[in-house]
Order: sequence, then structure tokens, then C-alpha cells
Amino acid sequence: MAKQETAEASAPTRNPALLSWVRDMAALCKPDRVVWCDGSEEERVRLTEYAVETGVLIPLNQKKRPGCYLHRSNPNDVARVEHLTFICTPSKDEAGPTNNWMEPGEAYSKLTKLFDGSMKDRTLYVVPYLMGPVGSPLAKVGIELTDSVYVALNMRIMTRMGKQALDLLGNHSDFNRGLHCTGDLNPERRYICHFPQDNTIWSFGSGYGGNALLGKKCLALRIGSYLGRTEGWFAEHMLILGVESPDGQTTYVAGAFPSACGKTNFAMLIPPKRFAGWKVWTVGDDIAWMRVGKDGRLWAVNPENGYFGVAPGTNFASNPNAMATIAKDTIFTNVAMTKDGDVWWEGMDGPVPDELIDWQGRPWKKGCQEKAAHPNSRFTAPMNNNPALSRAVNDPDGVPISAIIFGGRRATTVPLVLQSFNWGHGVFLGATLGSETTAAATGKVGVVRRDPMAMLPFTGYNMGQYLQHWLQMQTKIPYPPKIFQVNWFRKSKDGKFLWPGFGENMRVLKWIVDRSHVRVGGQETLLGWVPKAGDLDLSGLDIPSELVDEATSISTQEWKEELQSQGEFFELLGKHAPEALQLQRKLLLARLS
Ligand code: OXD
Ligand code: MN
Repeated sequence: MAKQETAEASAPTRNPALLSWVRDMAALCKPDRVVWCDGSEEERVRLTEYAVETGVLIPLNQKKRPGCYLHRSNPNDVARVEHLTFICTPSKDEAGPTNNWMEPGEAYSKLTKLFDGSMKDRTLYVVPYLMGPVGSPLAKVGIELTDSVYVALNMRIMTRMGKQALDLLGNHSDFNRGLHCTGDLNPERRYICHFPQDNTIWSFGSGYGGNALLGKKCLALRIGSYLGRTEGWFAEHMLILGVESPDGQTTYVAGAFPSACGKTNFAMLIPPKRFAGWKVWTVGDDIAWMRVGKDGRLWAVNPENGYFGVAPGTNFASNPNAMATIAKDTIFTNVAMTKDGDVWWEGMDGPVPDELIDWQGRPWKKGCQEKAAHPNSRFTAPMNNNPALSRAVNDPDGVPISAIIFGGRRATTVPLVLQSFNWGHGVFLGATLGSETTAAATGKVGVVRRDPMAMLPFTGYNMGQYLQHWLQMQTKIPYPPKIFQVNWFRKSKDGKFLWPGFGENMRVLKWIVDRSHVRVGGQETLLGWVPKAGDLDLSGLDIPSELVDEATSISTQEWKEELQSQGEFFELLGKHAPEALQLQRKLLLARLS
């Protein structure tokens, strides 16, 4: 108790609800000490020194990468664990058929046993943070209690952390209560539990980003989507970018893509030479919170403050802006290290080094079968480092969205780009999004699964009701964005990508922007509107036109199979599968026959 009193005396707040909750959680976890984070530079230096002393962070070559550190996680803790992630609503129906469900009483009691005494000999960091720009009507305060200095330092990059969050909270009791403990990292004792009705998250047994940085997937998406439905807005797994034309007009676009499908690259795109005078500005690379503005348009903010990007494949050709962003003040997780203390991963520029230290700290030699960096290795970097950061990123109102893009990783079937016929059809395109699984979550990689709006692992309530929410929002948005679908990943019969992707995606993006301003043609097909011959600017693109034809082609047979698989997904959604979406599917089936 004496220790607790000292902790409270040093707390930078008198908020009674907050103090009492921290007191209760500390009494449960029994840490050695409680440290309140204020987000200051002095604190960053102190926590970093401590992390280095205790081997949590390894300093990288400070001449080459100032302010950069490497973290190696436990090899059993390298990705999100969807099978151990639970939505704990009073009834199973509220969580729905696509989420794991645990009854809240059972979840609290199971996890209370795990948290009990779990922070003995450890420090409990109280991390106050803000999701969303200061002053935004959508901004939310969260408090994460964690035993991990790595989490505290990552939260400092990923969120607006510290004093600003406490100031905004004042004496209100309306904050997200996040409790996190790494425990002994035993996957048998790993649970990521969400209690939407209590605005609470309890995460035990993992230190990995999506499981442990509670502001990101847990609050901004799972709890956020639940709040969005009750309060009439959208919390989405979407990048936000602004496309500036040579005459200075900026059009904002939001795009949903499943994890590790190139959202960060797309959000930081540099237009190819052919598009001289065009510029793409990043507002966000992973999450969008969107609400209807006074002018009847949909306005989006990025609730985050940094990027938790996938390292492999990032290089000066695929994403020069990301390479500039991670040049300093970045925490790398599970990448390989060069002999001179720099970072390396598969797909980095230049020749493969002869020798490296791999992501598990073992010597690695060129030609070795195993990857040097983990396929889901990451960088946590401040958004302020991004040379293409949008000036609007801190605007409390956010940016007006003219187009929404849904994209998956599909080797077949889905054409390069499509525009929906209308809002309802656009929601159908998003609802039936399919994608091949990636290393961002544990489980089999490369299997096509339905991932509605790229939100399958992130919807904090019943998926059928989530899709219904999307349909219902139409009546609340007088000037809705146009909706599109893209697929950068279609392959030829011999397994080669048909579309070059990366910066060249600007060609598709320009058509989308022009369509959203109704200033370019299109052709109606069974699936939606596609560019007519000549609409897509392909000048200076060094690939045979047959490949583009193949990337944009539509095969009736493939679509019949696709609709079969979509039907199975709607069946899985059961009684909450919206009728309006099922009818869209039937209409398409009728058109195809
Ligand atoms: C992420 C993910 O880390 O989607 O953004 O897994
Ligand atoms: Mn993501």
C-alpha cells in the first residue's frame, strides 16, 4: 500500500476514475513500481537507456541510423494471433460467426488469474495516449497499462502519447482501459480480449505489435468499429492519401487492403516520371476514422501518429518515402543486422551481404535457406519523418474523402480496377473482398479467404451487422465517395505479376481520381465500370499491352466460382447477412448466366 501511495502521489493527474482503475489494476498485477509516462524527450532517453541495459533494444549504428534500435522478439511471438483474439460481448451473437467469443465474466475471471501477480519484480508503465488529432471530434483517449518498456516506447511513436492525452481527458471517466502484460510469452497463456461494452482491452502473453500496442488494432479498429456503429461513424482498416494534381487540386482517397498487401507503399506512392507535377501525400497508412461532415461529405482522420510497417520488400524502388522515414528514430523488430550495425531484410536494395546476424541473433551466411529477417519483421517510425506527410494530418476535421478503394491480393479473377455502380454495389464489392493470407498473422500463408473491407480480423462485433452499418450509412452521407475495387497482384499462367505495381499504381489512382470528379470515361461491364481503351494512361509504361489486357480481363467461369465462394461466406454470416448484399450477388449471378 505504501508503494501504491507513492505511485499515486507522483501521478500527473487527479482524475478519480483513472487513479482508482490504475490502483485496482496495480493491486491485481502487483508490480514492483508504477511509472506514469509523460511523452517527454527526457523520458524517451531514460526508457531507451533502460531498454538497452536490459537487452530489450540493441543500439544500431548511430552514424548510419541515428536514434534507431533493434528489438528481437521471442520467436514464438512474431505476429497477430487471430485464434487467440476474443470479442467478449454478453451474447455470442453480438460477436458473430467470424470472431472468437468468450463470455465477459468467464474472460475476466480467466485473465484475472493470469494477471494476478504477473508484474512481480517488474515495472507497470501507465501510458496515456490519444488516438486522432488533438481537437478532433473523433479523437479518443486510451490508457494502456503495460509491463513492457518496448511497448511504452512503441506507443510513444504510434500514438500522441503522454501529457496531451491526460490534459484532454481532464477528470472524465470516458477512456479506453487497456491492460497488457507480456507474462512468460507462453502461447498457451496468450489471450487478446476485447470488452466493447466496457471500452476495455485485456491482453496477456504477447509483446507483438498488433497484440500489444493496444491503440492500434484493439482500440482503433475492434473497439472503434463497435463505437462507430453505436455513434454513427466508420472505424476502418484503410490508408488515407491525398493526390495533388499539377494545378494544385488535392483529392483524398481512402483504401482498405488486408495486412501486408502494400498499404504503406500505396500511401507513400511516388508518381512515375510521366506524371510530372503530380504528388501523393500520406495522411495515414493503416487506419481511417471517418464521419459525416457538416457539408455532407465523408471526412477522415488518421488516428495514429506513426507507421508500424512490414520491412521485407521495402526498398528505394518500392517505397523511397518509407526508406527516408526509417532513416532515423525508428525501432526495428525482427530484422537482420549487418556487420556494421545497420539493418537488412529480404528485398532490400543492393547486393545481399555475405554475412549477417539473423532476426534470432544467429550468424547467417549468404545462400542460407532460412530468411535473415522474419517475413513479418517491422519498423515503427514517426510519421513526421515521412517526406510526403500531408499537411492535413493534424487537422481536427480531417480530410474529405472522394473515393474509397477496396483491394485484395488475388492471383486470378479480380481485374486491375473496377468502379461500383452505386453505394450499395460498392459495399458489396468491399463485403466480398477476398485475399490471400500473409505473414502478418500466424497461420497458413497464401490461402484465399473472404476479408470484408479488410476487416475480418478487426471487426469488434457481428460482421453481418457491420456490413449493415455500411449500407445504412448511405442515408446519412448526402455526398458519398465513389467506391472502387483494385487488384495489383493478378498473375499470368506462369506465375508472374501482370501489373508492375508500386509507383505505377498512380496510373490506376489517376483514373480513380478522375472518375470521382466525373471527368474521365469508363465502360460498363457485368462487374462494374472499368476504364475504356485509352482511359488508363499507359504512356511510358515498359510492359507489353497484352499483360495489361490480361490484368484487366474478366473471365465468366472464374466469376461463377467466385460467386459460389461469396455465397458460402454469406451463409457463414447467417441471419445477419444483409439481404441487400445477397441480392447484389444474385443479380450478378443472373447477369453472368
Ligand atoms: C498491421 C496489420 O500490423 O494489419 O497493420 O497486421
Ligand atoms: Mn493493418
